[in-house]
Amino acid sequence: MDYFLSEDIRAIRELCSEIAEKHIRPVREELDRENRFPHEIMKVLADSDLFRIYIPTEYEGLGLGTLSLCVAAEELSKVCAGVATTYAANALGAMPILLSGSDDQKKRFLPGLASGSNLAAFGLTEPDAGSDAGGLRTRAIRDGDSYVLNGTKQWITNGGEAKVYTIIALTDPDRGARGASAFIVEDGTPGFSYGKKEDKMGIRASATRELVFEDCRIPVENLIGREGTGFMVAMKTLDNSRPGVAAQAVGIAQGALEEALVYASQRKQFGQRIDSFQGIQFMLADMATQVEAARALTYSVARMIDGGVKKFEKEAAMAKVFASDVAMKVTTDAVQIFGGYGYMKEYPVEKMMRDAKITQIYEGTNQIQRNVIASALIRETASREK
Ligand code: COS
Repeated sequence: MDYFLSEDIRAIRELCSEIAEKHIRPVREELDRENRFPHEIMKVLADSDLFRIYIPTEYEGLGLGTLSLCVAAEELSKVCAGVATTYAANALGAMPILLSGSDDQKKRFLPGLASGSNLAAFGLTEPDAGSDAGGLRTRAIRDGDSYVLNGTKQWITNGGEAKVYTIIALTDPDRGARGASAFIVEDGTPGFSYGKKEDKMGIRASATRELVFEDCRIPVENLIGREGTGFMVAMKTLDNSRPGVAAQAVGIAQGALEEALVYASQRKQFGQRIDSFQGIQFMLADMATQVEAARALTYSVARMIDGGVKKFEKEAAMAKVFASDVAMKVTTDAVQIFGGYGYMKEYPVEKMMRDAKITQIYEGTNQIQRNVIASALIRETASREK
């Protein structure tokens, strides 16, 4: 389907595809097996200016917006979603600064993220605050010209690898979510350390670690926005980043579909190619249709954001829930088409199925996405009836 992408975005797609074929495909199985962070691939992406694409031009970016990031994430995910997660989580980490940071904070932190010399990470989740993001316990107490942070963040993508962390912590615990604030914490700040690296089912090339704050003192200049706006910053960050997860899911699903098509054209049973059987043909047709629908929804939301629409939480959640459910279904069907071979690690589709699962969980489970969609529908209906 032709999405009439701009010349710049088509060039990004081609560049990502070339990098994925040349630098990622040959090592993806090894990265997955060894749970290894792809430093060398991040360097290639940085040298190719791909960390600049979504950052505004005033801060040494290319200002190409959400759609460019979605297309890049999709293209990398076709080949390895673990590498794509590492890349895209950088935008998630940068998002609170992009959306709510001061000009000074943008000048201090965005150029380093644009060049790729620094990676970013977003710290919201805690051991007891997952879907219930308002149930945070990490504290930030003002002390003169500093805030002192104490608490633990869990499952933080790029944890231990990033230099810049955007952290949500409570400045006024009596006010719950309304007492949360957003901060920037730099790697190497005394009192900030990392817990164990997680051993995950999928996206194993990405690093996921705990962040530990023990009397970690940061300057007041590192408060993003005003005290008490941290939960809103987090929610807006997620609204903006969920289309990227949707794009990642589209990429995983497209990758699995392409593998299944090639395999079905080569595998013979009962003396015929298996793609001559209607049972397989119908599966392939449904897979392709679902992937295209997920892509259309994802690009539409990205275009809404780039077009300046202010409220898109419902549509962002719709893209994320739909595309990730498609990724799970399509990768499962790809494994089915490969049959016994699909279940073996020698073939790429079992990794794709493992990688797809996280897209239904992170940046808000799909149950939370449905809550967001339903709340918006009910609110919209109530305001129409007034
Ligand atoms: N944009 C701006 N403001 C928002 C918002 C959004 N998308 N969503 C909620 N808010 C505001 C609300 O308007 C409300 O403001 P007021 O205090 O002024 O009324 C405030 O935030 C609290 O909202 P709400 O009462 O809806 O919060 P809940 O605690 O019920 O939580 C959900 C809402 C479940 C949607 C939220 O906790 C969530 O998104 N959870 C999932 C978290 C997640 O995605 N985690 C993944 C890990 S991070 S990678």
